[in-house]
This record gives sequence, C-alpha cells and structure tokens, in this order.
Amino acid sequence: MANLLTYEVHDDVAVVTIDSPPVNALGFDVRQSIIKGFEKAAADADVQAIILACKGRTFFAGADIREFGAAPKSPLLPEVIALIESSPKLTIAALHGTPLGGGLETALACHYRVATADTRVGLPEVKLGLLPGAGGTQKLPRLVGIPAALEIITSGRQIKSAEALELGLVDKLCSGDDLIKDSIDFAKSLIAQDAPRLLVCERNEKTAEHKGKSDIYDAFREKNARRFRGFKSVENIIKSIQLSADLPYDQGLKRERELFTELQQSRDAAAQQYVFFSERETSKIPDIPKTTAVRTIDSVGIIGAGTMGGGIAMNFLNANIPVTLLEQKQDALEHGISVIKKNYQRSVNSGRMTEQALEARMALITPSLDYTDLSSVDLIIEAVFETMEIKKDVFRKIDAIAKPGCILASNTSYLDLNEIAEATKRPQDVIGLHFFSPANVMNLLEVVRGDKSDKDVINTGMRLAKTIGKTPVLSRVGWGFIANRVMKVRGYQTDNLILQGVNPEIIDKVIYDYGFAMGPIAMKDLVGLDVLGRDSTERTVESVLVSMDRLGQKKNGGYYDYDQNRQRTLSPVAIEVIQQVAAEKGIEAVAADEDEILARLLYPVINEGAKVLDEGIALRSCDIDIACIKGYNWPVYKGGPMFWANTIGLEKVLTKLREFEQRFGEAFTPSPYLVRLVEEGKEF
Ligand code: 3H9
Repeated sequence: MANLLTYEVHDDVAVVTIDSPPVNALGFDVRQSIIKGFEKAAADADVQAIILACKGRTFFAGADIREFGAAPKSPLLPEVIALIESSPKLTIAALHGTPLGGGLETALACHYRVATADTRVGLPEVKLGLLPGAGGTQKLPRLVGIPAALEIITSGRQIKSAEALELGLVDKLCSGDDLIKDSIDFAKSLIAQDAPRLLVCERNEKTAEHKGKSDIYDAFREKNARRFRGFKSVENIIKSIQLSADLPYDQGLKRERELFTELQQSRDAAAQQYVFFSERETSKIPDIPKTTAVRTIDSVGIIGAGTMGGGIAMNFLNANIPVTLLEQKQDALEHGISVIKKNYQRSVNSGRMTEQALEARMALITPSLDYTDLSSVDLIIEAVFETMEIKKDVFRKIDAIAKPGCILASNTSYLDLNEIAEATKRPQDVIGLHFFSPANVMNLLEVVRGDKSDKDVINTGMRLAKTIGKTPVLSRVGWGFIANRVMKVRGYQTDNLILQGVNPEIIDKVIYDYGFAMGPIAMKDLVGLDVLGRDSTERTVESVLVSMDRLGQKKNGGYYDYDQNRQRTLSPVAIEVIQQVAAEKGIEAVAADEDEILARLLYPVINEGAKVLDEGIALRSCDIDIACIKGYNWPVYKGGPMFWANTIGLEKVLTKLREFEQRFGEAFTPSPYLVRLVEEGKEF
C-alpha cells in the first residue's frame, strides 16, 4: 500500500494528514490510512486532540466512485466513521476544497469542524443516483433541521463556508491562509476550555418537532414533484431523512444503509455514475494532450444578434468576457441587445441576479455594424442564417479583418465546416462551436474539428467550453454533427408514427414516461411549426397546419389546442389534417403498443449513434450520450442512448431493428458497426 498518511504531533495535538490525489476520494487505501492515523494518535499518551486533514486540492471529496462496482472491502466507510466517533480524544476536521458526500460524512463524525473561507461542502450523492450512505441523512438533519436537510440532500448543492457556518455545519472559519495552524490553535483552545466532545449523532433537538409526523415530507414531495420525477434516489433520500426524526440514531443508520444499498444496486445509479465519469471523459482527446498550447481568449466578437447570437453572447458576458456584437442593421442590433437585457432582467426579477450584475454584464457589450470593429478580438463566432453561401461570405469578410491567431468559429448546426473553412486563407484557425438552443441555458457545446483545424485551436475550444460553464463534446465534420444527427431520426419516426395513425398524445406520453421533459409533438408545438417546417417544400402535416395559421403554442395551437392555462388537448383539426395527408401519401394505419412506439422512436437513435461512431464523427459512445443528455435533456438516469442500449442488450436492439426494417424499410437498417458488436459479443 502506498503511504498516504503523514502523522505529526504539535505539543498535545496530532495532525493526521491524508494525501491521495486528485481529490482524496475515500478508497480502500485512504480508509485504511485514516484508521492507522487515528490508532496511532489513540496510542499516543501525550495527544489530547486529533486533527484530520488532507493535502492537495481538497479534503475528501467523497467515497471512491470507482469502487462502487466492486465487492466492498473492509474497513468500509461506516467502520472508519464509527472509529472516529468512538475517539475519546477531541477530534477536529480541517476542511478545504470540496468536502462532499462521504467526505462531509467523515467530517461530521468529528467533534468540531474548521474550514477555509472558500470551502464548499455538500452531499451530492443524489447526482450519482444514491443517498449519503455513511450517516449523512441521519446527521445533517440533526444539525440543520429537517426542512434544510431535505433541500440540501435532494439538490446535492455545494454550500459555501459562510453559509455552512451559519447552518452549524462548521464551527469556525479559518482566519488566515494556514488552515492547519488555525486548526491546531483551535484545538488548543478547546483543550484549554475543556470543551465538550460534541457528537452530531447524539443530538436531536432540531429533529424532535417532526418526530412521527409526515406532513412536511408529503408537502416537499408535492412541491417538487416535477423536478423529482423519475429520480428513484430522491424517494429513498426523503424516507431516510424522515427516519432521522422518527428513529434512534443507530436504527436510522441501519435503515439508511439498506436504502443506500438498494439504490447502489440500481440501474439508474449505474447510469448516473457512468454520466459522472463520461462528463469528464469527453474533454479528453487522445491526440491532443492537456499540455497542448491554448490561445488566450480575452475578447469575443459575435456575428448575428438573433436568438442564437444573443444567447451565445450571454455565455461570455456571464464569464466576464467582453463581447462585440455585430449586426447588419441598427434595429436588429438594438432588438438583439434588448432581448439580452430582458433575459437578465428576468433573473433580476426572480432574485437570481442583482441589478449591478445586470449593468456590469450589459456594459461588456460593444454594439457594432462594422466588421472592422472585430479586428482586435481573440475569437469570432458566426451565428448567421444557416445557408452555405451566407456563411462563406461572412467567413471571407472576417478573414479579411481578423488579427493573426484569432480563432474563427462557426455555430453551424448542419453545414460542412471544411467548406466554410476553405472560404478563408486560414482554415487551421477555423473550428465549429455549436451551441444548443437556448444557448444561454443548454450545457452542451459541440466543438467541431475541421480537417485542417490546428490542435491548439481545438484545445482552446474545449477549454473555453469550461470557462463558460458548458460540457464540451468533440465532433468531426458530418451532417448534423452528433446530437442533432442522432436525435433527428427520432423526429422522422415521430412523423411516420403520426401518419400511421398512432395517437400523438400516446407518442408524447411514451417519451414523457421514458423521462424526457416533453414528448416530441408537444415540443414541435412549443418550438413553432413554422420554424420547424421552414426549409421543407413537401406537403406535410406541419406545412398544412402552418397554411391554416396553426403555428403551435404561439398562435392558434398546432397539433394541440391550448386553453388559457396552456393545458393542451389534441386538436380535431390536426387529426383531420393527419388523416388527409396520410391518405394522400397512401399510408396505411398500423397498430403499435407503447413498447413498440418507444422502440420505433429510440432504437433508431441508438442505430444512428452506431453510425456516428463507425464514421469516426464521435470519438466514443460516451460522447454521444453526453451530447444527448446535455443538448436534448435525455434523462440522465438512463445514461444516454448508447448506455441505455447496453442495458437493454445490443442483440435485442438489433433483432428489433431488423424486424422494423422488414416492416417499415431501410430507415431501420442496422448499422454494420452494431451488427459487428453483436457478433463479437461486445457492447458500446
Ligand atoms: C459518496 O460519498 C457515498 C457516501 O455517501 C457513502 C459511501 C458508503 N471518486 O471533477 P474533476 C476524479 S458518493 C473517484 O475533473 P474538479 C474525477 O473522475 C461520492 N474519482 O475535478 C477526475 O478524474 P480524471 C460523493 C473521483 O476540480 C478527477 O477526480 N462525492 C471522485 O473539477 C478530478 O475531478 C461526489 O459526488 C470520486 N468521488 O472537481 C463528488 N471525484 O482526472 C464527486 C472526482 O481521471 N466529485 N474524481 O478525469 C466532484 O464533484 C468533483 O470531482 C470535485 C472536483 C468537485 C470533487
């Protein structure tokens, strides 16, 4: 075992320090090292207090998630925690970085906690499909009360140390920049005062008022029903918190462990943990190591102040990066800027932003009608109309004025980035930065690698995503790149099912029940049928509805009619149009149950994902999963289409695709890559 432990004694205070990079996760070796340190301190007659601390960037950031799939190896975390709690000597946790999950649970086993000013604590297990399984659901309510514990554990949010101090989660904030020295001084003052050994598990004054009552939990469930839908871990968390009020600590702890184990064995938790690692994996590009050069981006030019350009601009303003916003006409420019301001104003009105922050962000915008105003910026992003000729024209113009080394980016969703790059004399400086609508909200950024893009340009794009709070996914050039391409096939199949007489409400229900926030047809109505059908010349259900001025939610309803409260009912007009268009196209009705509807909508997404992999557009299947989760809100507890396919079994998916191919044609023809994987008994 590597030596992770440093043991030092300062007069009568022992400091047990663990060093296990990168985040001091509480794996087997770390757990053993803590025990070793505590045993040493226990045996040291001169020692009256023990400080538990970590080296590196953080106090324990939680259990080691990589161990979850393997057989548990003693000492388990609860055993470590029990040992700390049984210490007859004073114990103090010295917190810095992000003591999360099992890390915070370990700290809560100590009598006292000291933290640096920038420490953030939390119990984020919900994000991994779990609950805090080493006493967190029993201890946190005892410290902060039931309502705060419900909010903190079900959200998994990180709490800054000032709030943690207020809540009683930490006892003292470090006054200087030497946490260990401050902790030793604190320990000495506690010894001098003969301070009590405060154990959180022995307290119940904050939970007593809720003992035997269930109203608070029911009200919490009801209030958050929409947010919690589909997340099994939340229900176990609420149940476990309730036990902290209803049962003695030891019994509550035992039940907490059972509820934790139940979740740990679930497919949803496996999916969420896969997503955790995948989110980090997508920024790793095999031929572009982290040491690759990065270009400095201190200023950005954005061409186009429409919905997309404005949304993109907000990302940079939020990151305190000045933006020159360029439009062709003054009124379009003014309108674009007023929309940005309105968006910020909404945040101010809801208390999420201060008026000063709004002003500061708006002050970072330089409006412009002149390309030469972009001559000194470090990055130019084009967000103009999705037409090759227009895009090329814009790139020729920016090539003429941009400074050497400036990155030229296109926000194109479907067009050939290589062709756009060839319109310039510097294709090596061109990349795609593909944002998802609404660009200030959706977390995905597809970084598109042109055939000639320089490695430092790609690396800068990937890093920049992090700066503006997005998850980057690298894509090669190909129609629709990753997310739009694989999700588009769901759209085609939705239209086919509708024309085959499947009730649109049932299609929406199937997708909603799977875990998406909205079904595809309700989504069409929300986006606007005029927007969706803009480029189509074919006579479709949508083109007919648009010709009747049924544009969706924004005007006269679309597939659905809407009342004043936006409650929808399927429109008889739409049903008639569907029947008419189906008759014109000679499409016959086909019966499909809910399982078949789901398979017909989502198995083609898996199949398209397999093609995207085979063509080398995406690097790995996890890139497709993250693109769908972050760009299209694919339910995180399904792990994305490719992970989900593995859980179904690829052979089963392939058999279904072949059956659909026989019945409905080549849209379902399995990707040769999928066939190969099945033949070789492999997974994505
Ligand atoms: C738990 O505690 C259960 C208990 O209640 C009960 C047990 C009985 N394990 O994110 P970064 C890796 S559940 C293993 O890029 P940052 C990560 O994969 C756990 N590995 O850095 C990455 O590896 P690589 C509750 C972990 O500075 C590297 O560390 N805790 C773990 O942006 C750097 O990570 C959590 O859920 C882990 N627990 O953010 C906290 N954590 O370099 C999860 C990280 O190979 N972690 N790694 O890609 C985080 O939220 C962030 O990583 C953190 C640092 C905020 C700590």
